[in-house]
Amino acid sequence: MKKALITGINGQDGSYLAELLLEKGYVVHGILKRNSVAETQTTRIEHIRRDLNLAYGDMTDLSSLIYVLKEVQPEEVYNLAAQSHVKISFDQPIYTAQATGVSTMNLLEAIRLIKPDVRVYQASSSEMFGNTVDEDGYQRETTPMNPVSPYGCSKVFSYHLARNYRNAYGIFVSNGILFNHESPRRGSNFVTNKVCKEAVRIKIGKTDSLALGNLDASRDWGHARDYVKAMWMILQLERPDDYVCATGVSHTVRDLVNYVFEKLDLDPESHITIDERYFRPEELDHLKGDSSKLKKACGWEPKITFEEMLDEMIEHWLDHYSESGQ
Ligand code: NAP
Ligand code: F7E
Repeated sequence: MKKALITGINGQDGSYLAELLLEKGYVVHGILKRNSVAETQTTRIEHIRRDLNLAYGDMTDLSSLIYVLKEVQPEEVYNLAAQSHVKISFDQPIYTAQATGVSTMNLLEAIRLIKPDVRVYQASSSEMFGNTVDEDGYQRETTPMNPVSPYGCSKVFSYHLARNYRNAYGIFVSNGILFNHESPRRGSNFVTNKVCKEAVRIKIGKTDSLALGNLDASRDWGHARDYVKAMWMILQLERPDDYVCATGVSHTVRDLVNYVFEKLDLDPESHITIDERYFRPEELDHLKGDSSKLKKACGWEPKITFEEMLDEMIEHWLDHYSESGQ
């Protein structure tokens, strides 16, 4: 049985990836970041917790990574841990550089010391492109990177580090350059889940308005369940490389709001307000990814549409409020 180690296992992607790897017969290990409320350390993986092997660790603490790698001796490492919120990266730029950038160096150094024959997946991001778009309107592996946030800058650092360790030391490390992907497990301070949750709260009379930032930004939104499959497929390829993973379809935040409100039979005009707090000091306007390279390498294609994903998220919040009776 193959052993995999997931950093950020209690995150949105970590939880879906853990499910996928268990289904495939892996022994799954994960690194958990400690916080003072023990219950919230495993919220997204509670349902599979007994099948997982969890250890406390922090990406900013090299010794904890060395200890875990030595104990586990995994064949595959999925590096998903990060401070992943773009707006918050402007509020906590130095922590973000540590947790999203230098953390990758900690992990790769630990791997170089302890288990250099491991296969490593690095969670790179479309945020690395910033506002650079190819002439045909897409971003792809060859599109120049001009990040516009501390988060994007930290991910560019990690991306190049992954390539450097691949070329310098022959470590099997691949970058998945993933565009936005969502699910009911998405943090509710990201725009998709915020809109679904708050629209449901408006529908059931718990609130009356929803404050948002830039409605004109467009994103290429896919479903996290599809995207964790790509992560696994990338590590099964013969050689390490870098791959864009996206749906190739882009919607504005306004489109998202209109779809969700219409689905709940609500009029967005009556409820949406614009609040400057949600604008970023520098905005990334447009994302649309071309995944041809990934498709050619392993046949990956997204299966869940934008609309199906939002329907699932709306359903999740309707169930949540009807079950909790809150
Ligand atoms: P997420 O839900 O924010 O999960 C991140 C995980 O990392 C959480 O479990 C978090 O733990 C953990 N973590 C944060 N700082 C840590 C530290 N210092 N030490 C150990 N663990 C730490 O993010 P996601 O959406 O699953 O994304 C997974 C990865 O893909 C991230 O690296 C993200 O930047 C990247 N990515 C995401 C997207 C997307 O659209 N979702 C797109 C491209 C790339 P706590 O919850 O305890 O803080
Ligand atoms: O914002 C706009 C906001 O925070 C999407 C992360 O997973 O994907 C994610 O980063 C858009 C932006 O995601 C609100 O200005 C408007 O244009 O959901 P988001 P993100 O910043 O694109 C990338 C690929 C990652 O790698 C990141 O880890 O929506 N927007 N009003 C808003 N955004 C938020 N959060 N809240 C609002 O009220």
